[in-house]
Amino acid sequence: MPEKGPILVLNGPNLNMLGTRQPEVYGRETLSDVVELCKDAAARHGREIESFQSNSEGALIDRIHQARGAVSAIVINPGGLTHTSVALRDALVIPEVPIIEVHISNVHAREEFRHRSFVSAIASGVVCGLGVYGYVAAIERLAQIT
Ligand code: DHK
Repeated sequence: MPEKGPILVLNGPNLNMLGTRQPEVYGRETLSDVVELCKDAAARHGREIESFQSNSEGALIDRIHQARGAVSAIVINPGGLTHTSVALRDALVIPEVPIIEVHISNVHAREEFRHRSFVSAIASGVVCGLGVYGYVAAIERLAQIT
């Protein structure tokens, strides 16, 4: 894992629809806005990001495998896979880098099925309910510790 290498920003299913998808829950910023925010936050620390979004669990897992040895840290909003995917969690330990799990909404104030995460136990940190600022907070932290 490279020192001061790229930080990988991963977004799971339906996050390509940010901006138009339930704006009362997820806000009006688009996924491109989120990527720009992450780029700017990383640049303030002299770091770069790589970004990937997919609606497919397999594509996300393949991207995580490629990250081994190639990135220093991972920010992930797994979308609905947070609450369902053992396979995604298993993949996330493979790169052996710090991970921060981000949710735009406060999942604990929503339906009960959103209260459980398969990812949290293998994450260095979890951010939820801070809107898209959660991604910035995650980048700031990962730039400090990697
Ligand atoms: C995004 C999703 O797509 C949901 O499935 C999660 C998360 C919450 C978010 O708040 O960013 O339950």
